[in-house]
Amino acid sequence: MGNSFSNMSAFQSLHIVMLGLDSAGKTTVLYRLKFNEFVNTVPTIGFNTEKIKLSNGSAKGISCHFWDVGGQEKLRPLWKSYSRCTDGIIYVVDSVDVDRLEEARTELHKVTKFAENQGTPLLVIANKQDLPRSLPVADIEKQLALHELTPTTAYHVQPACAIIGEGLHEGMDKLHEMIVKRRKSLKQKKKR
Ligand SMILES: Nc1nc2c(ncn2[C@@H]2O[C@H](COP(=O)(O)OP(=O)(O)OP(=O)(O)O)[C@@H](O)[C@H]2O)c(=O)[nH]1
Ligand SMILES: [Mg+2]
Repeated sequence: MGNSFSNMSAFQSLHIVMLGLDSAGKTTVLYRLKFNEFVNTVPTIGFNTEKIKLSNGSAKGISCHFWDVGGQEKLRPLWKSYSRCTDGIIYVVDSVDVDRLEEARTELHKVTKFAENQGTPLLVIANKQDLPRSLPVADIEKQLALHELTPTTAYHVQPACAIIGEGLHEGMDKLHEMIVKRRKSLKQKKKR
């Protein structure tokens, strides 16, 4: 039957974890992608999970199994087990919450340093770009010190507004591209 890398259905079903501080907009992103409409959320105590077939962009038709884990401080110890060996990590940031960007950076770097997450592609969603004082992506990238991540971590920073869905499909396209590239290079390494 071949291994998982040569199996097309395994190739097309992606396991994605969504992390980020509380109130960053993770659950809003999840339901925007699932229902293509705004869903009012409450703080996540635990996690939400949804299987979603992407409906737009170059990753259209790709099935993803999303895990959206609560971002409150008491829930962050859960992030380690939920992010283990996923195909991709989405890290949602509130672009207006400047006071907590340092905290967001510390938590993100912790996650990318776990042994099981080495090389897992990272999509940073710079969310709430609709708000007047939102920081531009270049500043978010700098404040999160993304250039200090391990060189094996491919990443992309996507400006977005989860309320109307702007930027989400572009972000998923980039994440999908990074995942495909990583799978190809892992497959080549295996052959050698
Ligand atoms: N203006 C604006 N508000 C947003 C956006 N995305 C989410 N929100 C709001 O931000 C608040 C928090 O959103 P959630 O999706 O519940 O945040 P979360 O990251 O899931 O939070 P936890 O579950 O506590 O970890 C809600 O009031 C959302 O409506 C956005 O792009 N723009
Ligand atoms: Mg939530």
